[in-house]
Amino acid sequence: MPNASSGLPRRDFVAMLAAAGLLRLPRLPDRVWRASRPVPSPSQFEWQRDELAMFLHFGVNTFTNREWGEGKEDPAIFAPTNLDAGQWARSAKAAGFRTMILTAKHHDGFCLWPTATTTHSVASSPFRGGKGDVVREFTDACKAAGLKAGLYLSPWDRNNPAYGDSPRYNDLYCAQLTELLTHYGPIHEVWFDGANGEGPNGKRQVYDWPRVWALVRKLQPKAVMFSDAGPDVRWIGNESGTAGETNWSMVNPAVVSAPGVSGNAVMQQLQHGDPAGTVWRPGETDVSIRPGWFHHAAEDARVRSVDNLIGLYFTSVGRNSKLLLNVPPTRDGWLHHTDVERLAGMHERLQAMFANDLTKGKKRVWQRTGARSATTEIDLGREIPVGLVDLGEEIRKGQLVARYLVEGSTGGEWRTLSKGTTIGYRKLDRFAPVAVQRVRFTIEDALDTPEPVRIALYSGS
Ligand code: FUL
Repeated sequence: MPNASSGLPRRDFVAMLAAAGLLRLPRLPDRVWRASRPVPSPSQFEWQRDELAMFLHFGVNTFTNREWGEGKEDPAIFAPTNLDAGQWARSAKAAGFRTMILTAKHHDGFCLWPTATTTHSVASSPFRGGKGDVVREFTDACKAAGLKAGLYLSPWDRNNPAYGDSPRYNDLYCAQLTELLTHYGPIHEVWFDGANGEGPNGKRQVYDWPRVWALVRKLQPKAVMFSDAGPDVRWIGNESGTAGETNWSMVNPAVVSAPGVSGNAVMQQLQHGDPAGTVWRPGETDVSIRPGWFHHAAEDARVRSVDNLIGLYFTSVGRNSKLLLNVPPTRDGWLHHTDVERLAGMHERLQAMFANDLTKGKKRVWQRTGARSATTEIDLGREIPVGLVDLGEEIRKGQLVARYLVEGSTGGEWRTLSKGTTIGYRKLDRFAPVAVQRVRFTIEDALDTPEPVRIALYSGS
């Protein structure tokens, strides 16, 4: 909102006065600004704090050995011999994951629950004699393990004859969503994929996103909705496990108006968000533990290593995002033992890495150094090797930090340990360990009056 007297945005105007010494500022009038600053809803906050979710791609592709089914698959091929959703949930829980998201329907249109909307479902398969319901077993297993459940329902449907007849398919899609969101208890995340592989002569479906989003809000008001365009959680813009080094949780909703839109501006917005964004829409980083999203026996020796998984944690959770790691069940209906071992290894490594906060019990006093800058120093009491900085903003008040610096000293000169731009929910910086006794953290620039930042230090191994 421009200030009438200066034409500057209000916060710039106040900062300018402050810099000129014209304003005494023990307390800036930040209530005015806070009223319009985007902040997370309680569901978005919880979603982010959970940090780790597991994605499970399972369906006819598991049996055809493909990534994208054509929609012509015979339901008779869906025959997991020993499906145990309890094993999925126990593995996820033991590895520190807090949510699981299942592909209830992928692009091939095959439904993992006995829907009334089509016969192309588990009801036409040999699974549990045609009486099975994978979504039910999945949600029951989540409940039993204390995990949140999420569902993926592909908008693109290569099987359903209504697809491309827009109003008819939109009705069908909403009917499928209604079944999923009313028969299985609380659903915490609904995942809307943006993929559509129809060629130039393919079917053209015009989705009714406002209707779909309103339906989810009505049926599961606490669920977050994921898509390129949110509305609650945005895609991070790639499937390689990398959030932007600069990553704001705010976006300009006009740039990514609907799932599936493309272009450079869209990708920039997904990767980095927008400091001037008017809507809180944090990024989710989805990536697979294997080359493919579905299980292929030929990839059993190509499961990501523990080191690689730790790297993913740093480039997602450690960059103000959430990690949605895909671990696909096999034809048996189990998670493969290699994948389970790697998950356990990742958990163990993370536990060890963050076990001993070197700043624990150490005093820190924040000093404002300007309208948008502040600094604090921590005395570790003795020289200790530091190789990992863990920072976090109180995002319930919004995301503010735009540039920061971390320095260390043994009494003489200060040397840079790490520096960066955004922090948000969590920012992790790893570097070759340096022995230091004092650490200085400086917010060099922020969107507004900075709030104290959570700081923890670790040895990094
Ligand atoms: C993509 C899909 O096409 C992939 O098959 C997978 O489901 C991935 C998570 O999203 O858009």
